[in-house]
Amino acid sequence: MITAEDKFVFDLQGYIIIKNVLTSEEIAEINEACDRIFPRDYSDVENVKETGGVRRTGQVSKWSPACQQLIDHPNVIPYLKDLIGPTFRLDHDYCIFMGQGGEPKGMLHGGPETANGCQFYKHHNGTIRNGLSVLTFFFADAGPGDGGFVCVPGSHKSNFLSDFPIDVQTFKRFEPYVIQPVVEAGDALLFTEALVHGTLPWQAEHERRTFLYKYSPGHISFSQTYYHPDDYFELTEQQKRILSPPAAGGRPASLDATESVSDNKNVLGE
Ligand SMILES: O=C(O)CCC(=O)C(=O)O
Repeated sequence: MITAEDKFVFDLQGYIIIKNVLTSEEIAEINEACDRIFPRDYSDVENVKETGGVRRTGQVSKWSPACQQLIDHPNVIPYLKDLIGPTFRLDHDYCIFMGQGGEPKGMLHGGPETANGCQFYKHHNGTIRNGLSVLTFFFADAGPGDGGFVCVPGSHKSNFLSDFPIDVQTFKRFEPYVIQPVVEAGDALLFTEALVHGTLPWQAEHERRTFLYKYSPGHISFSQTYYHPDDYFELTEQQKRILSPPAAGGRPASLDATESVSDNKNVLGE
């Protein structure tokens, strides 16, 4: 269960920081997999020129058992169930690693009712529901001014998205309503893609290390491709349900302990 304060904070901001999700052992295990499978070499000038100091690659969830465990980590599943819904599914996942000075290409993006309707924020009778939502796991601190993930708190409920100035969206002008949440290694941050967000250049000496696991309600897919169970290390039945392709009719609840959602219940699963 998430707390009433968690719901208040998520509704207010469009994101929530979940503290101390991972132990130092889990962080070390995942960092070891990152070094082995996706090694960095920022001293190699050609490599940095090519990547711009920003390295991304997909399907990190299959890198190791510890990475696989993040699919349904017990410290985050109550947030996924209560904020996305009982049939939540993993839509796609990738990492973002950045060296000092790493320059991302994108601009601020997202917003309510975008991406053909798959990015949304709704609430009804005290129940919150989101479309595509991002669970970012941090394997290195992001201190004040370090850069990386930034967002416009509250913009998931904006009624004036088309008036959002392009120079702020493209980071040519900085306004205090764009903020960089401060997090520590082991924390996770859950945000709805209905929130306006983006990436600032990375300023810290240490590498930015994040995994982004993106979840959707069970009947929605943002990604054009789906997961293959054979790519993983003996998935549990629960993980198989979370990785399964989208469907509405008859889709079972994602979590083992949750009662199935029948087609006759309302869309919030109530
Ligand atoms: O974590 C970040 O740097 C931002 C990720 C992002 O832009 C996204 O999830 O769409």
